[in-house]
Amino acid sequence: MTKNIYFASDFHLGAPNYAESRKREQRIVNWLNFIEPTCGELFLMGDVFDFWFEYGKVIPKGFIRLQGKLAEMADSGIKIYFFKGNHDMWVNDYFTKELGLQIISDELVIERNGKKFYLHHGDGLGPGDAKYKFLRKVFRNQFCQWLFSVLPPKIGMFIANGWSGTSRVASDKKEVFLGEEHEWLAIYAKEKLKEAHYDYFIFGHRHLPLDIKLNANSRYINIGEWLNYNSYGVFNGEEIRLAYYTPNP
Ligand SMILES: [Mn+2]
Repeated sequence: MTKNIYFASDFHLGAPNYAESRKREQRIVNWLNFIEPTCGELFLMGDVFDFWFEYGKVIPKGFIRLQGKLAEMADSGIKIYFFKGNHDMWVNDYFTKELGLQIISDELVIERNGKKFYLHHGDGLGPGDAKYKFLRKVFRNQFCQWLFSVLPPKIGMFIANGWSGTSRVASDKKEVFLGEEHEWLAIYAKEKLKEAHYDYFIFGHRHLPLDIKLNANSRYINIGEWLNYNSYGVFNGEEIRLAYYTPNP
């Protein structure tokens, strides 16, 4: 491995309003410019958008600088993966066709330089959250997606904006660490370790950067979010670490 692998998620572009989102988008593009020379692969691990829906040949307005930057990176040979998050699981083929991204629907297990990674946005895993687990089935159901798609975009986007207005990002509440035994993604990872060995579990969704030792050889890294932390994961071939992007003042 001559280049690094980068992991980031939960940009929630579009939230909480246009101006804030545009500033964040610029920060993300600046970060992409910063990592590009050392980036071999980029994993965008969900909730890049606070809401995304594709209507046949129609896509939501905005986010064009990020899309342009990702297209440029992909064209230059950087492999980019786009995980479906709970806010943007309705991606269809636009990002693949237009930007060359690979869409990942659920978990992805990869091996790089002898290290095994378990990657997932993190939604719907671990104990609890029965309400969301049910909703996730509805949201991911083909027929329900078709029903939503035949609504005029004006109505569909109105519903979506109302719903995304109730999300954690809109409420501006900072997440707090629950303690290792209560962190549900750590619980999930420990269960997975009973089946097989993984060196690293990498999740987003939690909106809190975490680096938890699960056993002598395994760690759970949560890559945080970009409203408060500008956090990301970087793997240099030997080890993974959490890092924080500090934009130039
Ligand atoms: Mn999120």
